[in-house]
Amino acid sequence: MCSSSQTFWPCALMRGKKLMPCAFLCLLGITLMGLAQGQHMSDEPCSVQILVPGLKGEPGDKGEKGVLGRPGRLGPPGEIGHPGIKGHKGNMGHYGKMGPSGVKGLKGDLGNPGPRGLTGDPGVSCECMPLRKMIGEMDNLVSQLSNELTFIKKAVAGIKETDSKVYLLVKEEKRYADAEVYCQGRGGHLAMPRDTGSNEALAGYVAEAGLSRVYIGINDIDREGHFTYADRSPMGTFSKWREGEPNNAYEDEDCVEILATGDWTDVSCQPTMRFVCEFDKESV
Ligand SMILES: [Ca+2]
Ligand SMILES: [Ca+2]
Repeated sequence: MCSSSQTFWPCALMRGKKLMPCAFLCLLGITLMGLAQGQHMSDEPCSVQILVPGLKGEPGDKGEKGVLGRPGRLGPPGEIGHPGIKGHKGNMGHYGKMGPSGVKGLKGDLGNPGPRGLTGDPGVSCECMPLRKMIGEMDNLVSQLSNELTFIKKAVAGIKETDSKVYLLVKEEKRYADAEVYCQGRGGHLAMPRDTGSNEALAGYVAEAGLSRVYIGINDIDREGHFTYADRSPMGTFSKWREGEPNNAYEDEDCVEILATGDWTDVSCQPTMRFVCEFDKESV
């Protein structure tokens, strides 16, 4: 029973596997079949229905092309290739852009003296001295103009003038003596107000410049209490002393300042202060 040609189908599935399950299933199949058909089991113990595969059918029609499958996984990296053969030397390329300037080099050694030149033609005698003198005078004039220009630039609030005088308020602070030297160096003196008109012109000049006081050319340096103008001319009848002045405070006040109000006071000659120079119009 259960020969190879009459294999009960579950046994066929189990062929080549384990023996015991096959025998068991065969016996179970015989028993079930016998019970179902009421036949004798002794004559055809394996008369089970044999399942035989049918004939192979005709090949079907070729199916339609399927959709494109998903890309496969990334493959392993390939092996490193062998080095290629060295190529031929290429043509010369274009010239590149000009680079930046280099650092200045060191000064070279002095060269050898060149050969002596040919003797020139004899010169023509000329009157050089007058020309040199003229050039010297021009140099002096340029220097003088330059000094005058510097002086004018230091003037504050422009020029103040009366009928006969020109006043310049200098934008520098100096002691009295230095201020007088400064004015004398330009052909003048510290301002010497000799009447109400010139005194008011000076006072207005000081006020317009935003100052409160400046040195003017009056002092009693030579003789205490005896005031004179900077050019040593005597005082006239005109004066503009502020009340209580001159008082020669601390016995050290021999110079004079004019206030923006036009009043005069005697003060020490040592402090530096701005000042006004006076020039005669005729000499300007
Ligand atoms: Ca005095
Ligand atoms: Ca005083």
